[in-house]
Amino acid sequence: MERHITLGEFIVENQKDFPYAKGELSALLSSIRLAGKMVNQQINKAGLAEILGKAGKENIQGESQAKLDVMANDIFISSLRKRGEICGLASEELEDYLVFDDRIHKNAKYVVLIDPLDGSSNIDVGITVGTIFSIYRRITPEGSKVELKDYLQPGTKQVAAGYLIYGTSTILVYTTGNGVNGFTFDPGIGSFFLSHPSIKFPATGSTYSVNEGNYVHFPAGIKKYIKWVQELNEEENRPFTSRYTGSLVADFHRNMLLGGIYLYPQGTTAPKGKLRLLYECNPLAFLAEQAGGKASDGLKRIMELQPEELHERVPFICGNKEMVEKAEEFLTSCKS
Ligand code: P6P
Repeated sequence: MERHITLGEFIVENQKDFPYAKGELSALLSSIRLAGKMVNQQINKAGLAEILGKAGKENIQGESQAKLDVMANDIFISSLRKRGEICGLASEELEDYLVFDDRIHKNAKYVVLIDPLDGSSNIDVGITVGTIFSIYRRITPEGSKVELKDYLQPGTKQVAAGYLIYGTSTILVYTTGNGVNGFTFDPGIGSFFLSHPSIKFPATGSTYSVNEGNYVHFPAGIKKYIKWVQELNEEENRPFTSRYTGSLVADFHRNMLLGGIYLYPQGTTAPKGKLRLLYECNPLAFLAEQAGGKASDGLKRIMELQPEELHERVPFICGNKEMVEKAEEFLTSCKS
């Protein structure tokens, strides 16, 4: 039986997808693959080892850090740094960006932004979590020290983005701007195999993912959209199904494969929403668009937003193109 191609073989076969890169981007993806295997191993042990629960530290978000958050952050930083392809890294878990300015790294071309373990509060209750990453070419000249402007680039400048989902299986999904492909980890062999080639959103979707507990805080347009999806309309396949796991990567992955929309709108308690533009919304927006979907803040294309701060939050509506456009329609009609 013909086996599936491995991630490593796929990267080599698609080397042409990394413009101007002489293997650096390939090496970067390989280090993400390695770190993903290591985090996966720790997560699978979490139920048994002492790494359950909180590390006692707080991250930049003021959230108590689960020990696996800290461990995942360390694993990705050390794995990415060892390959010498990046001159710096920014992480949800770190207040400031890292500068790698030794002889090898300061000549590197790329920076990485990462949410090392999104949804980590779900770990202790056995719910799927994920890693989200975004890769840019630096703006500052090679050989100089990386600066904040290297990280504050609009999502349209991403050279690659993806996520690892640690669920019933561990899957690495990424894009370099030439479509979206998913690779499932086979722990028995220790390799990722191409399992989801050329992922595209289905033509239509009928699942919506939103924390309805925040309904009272939502803008009028989102409230109307939620009431609309719950109305009976058999022709339009409504009411839609509600699926919200509290884990962005899990909801995004399911919606991209089966059709659906994820919403984390702004609200009175979260004036700009909760999700982070640079290492949550932009990478998922890149994937969504490459898979034929759409990602906006309700008014503007996520990937065209000009970041002002490393950890800035934005409202996030992402999924099937026509579902996102319907939500935008309700928001716009309530604006006027
Ligand atoms: P809420 C996890 O903290 C996260 O960043 C996403 O993974 C998830 O979709 C969202 O926040 C859940 O937030 O406010 O609904 O609990």
